[in-house]
Amino acid sequence: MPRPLKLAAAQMGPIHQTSKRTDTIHRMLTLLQRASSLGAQVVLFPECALTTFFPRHLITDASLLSSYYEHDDDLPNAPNTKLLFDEAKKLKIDISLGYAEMTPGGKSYNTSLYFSAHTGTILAKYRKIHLPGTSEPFSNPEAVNQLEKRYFHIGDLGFSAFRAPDLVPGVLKKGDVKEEDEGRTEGKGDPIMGMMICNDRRWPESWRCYGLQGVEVVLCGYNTAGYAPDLWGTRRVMTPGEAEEDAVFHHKLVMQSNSYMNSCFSISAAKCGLEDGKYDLIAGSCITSPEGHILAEAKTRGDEIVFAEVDLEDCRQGKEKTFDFARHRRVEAYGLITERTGVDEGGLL
Ligand code: CDT
Repeated sequence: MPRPLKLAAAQMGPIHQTSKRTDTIHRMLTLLQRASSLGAQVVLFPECALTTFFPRHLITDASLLSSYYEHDDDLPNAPNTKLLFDEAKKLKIDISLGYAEMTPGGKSYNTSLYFSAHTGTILAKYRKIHLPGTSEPFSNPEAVNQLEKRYFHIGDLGFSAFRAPDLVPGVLKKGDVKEEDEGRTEGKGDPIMGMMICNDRRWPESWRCYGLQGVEVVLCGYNTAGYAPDLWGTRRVMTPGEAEEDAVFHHKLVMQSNSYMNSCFSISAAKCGLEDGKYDLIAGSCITSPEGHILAEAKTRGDEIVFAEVDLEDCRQGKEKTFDFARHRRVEAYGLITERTGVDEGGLL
């Protein structure tokens, strides 16, 4: 049965340390309205969409650091963000966005939420698990730092897929399952979504956790440096232009290959361009298919809507054939994946 869905990535150009929150929210409203004019039902904003990507800076001023986090758990009603959620409700568009979260208990996370416009509630939350970079800045004063391990705790919510209601008409609901349907409801219900954040996309484990829950759309916002040799290594010397091309290549490589290997669509949304006057972030927001193809991609390095109309039924081919996990996975051979974290070469000959 066809299950059509209109997806969009809301790519955002730079947000500077000096940018005003209200201006950023207004840019997001403009993007939502553009997405609405295309008929989008789900719009994904980037990682840390409300501020500059502050983990690149060593921030010693406590009140400045505190200003980068959302302290109110109820974002749809918080003064900083209410306008965005009201607009999403008005336009009947589900939104997902990344933000720096400070819990009432004082724990900080790099978080993403999914807001259902139809129910008017936050359906799901994800806290970034793979925090890249270092806790301390590099000794090279020119290095681009990635101090996420300093500013965030490791996410504690796992990779929990969820269904988004009221997007696809005519889907099978729990109450409608007949005896003859029993055990054959896969691919017939509301869309199954999963969120990950930036660096998580480079780890097949993140995708497989969602794949095993039947995920149909993976949502991934990101802030990826275009030139950061201290982070990536310097074995191959590259110009900033070559490095940025390589970073976009790796971004698309992981989105396409993991979408294919888990038979799901994916949306990725960048924050991009030159932030804070000198830090380059890649663009390359895209929507990929379960066969690993790019269906739509950003053409600019600024605010832009990337849109695709998809049919979730296209996930079935991979899920039922090449990647039918129940028939083909061999968990008895995969023990090392959860038993061991780092590499052990097992000694020399
Ligand atoms: N924001 C974020 O997670 N950025 C990382 C940089 C890691 S350096 C390879 C990313 O994976 O894009």
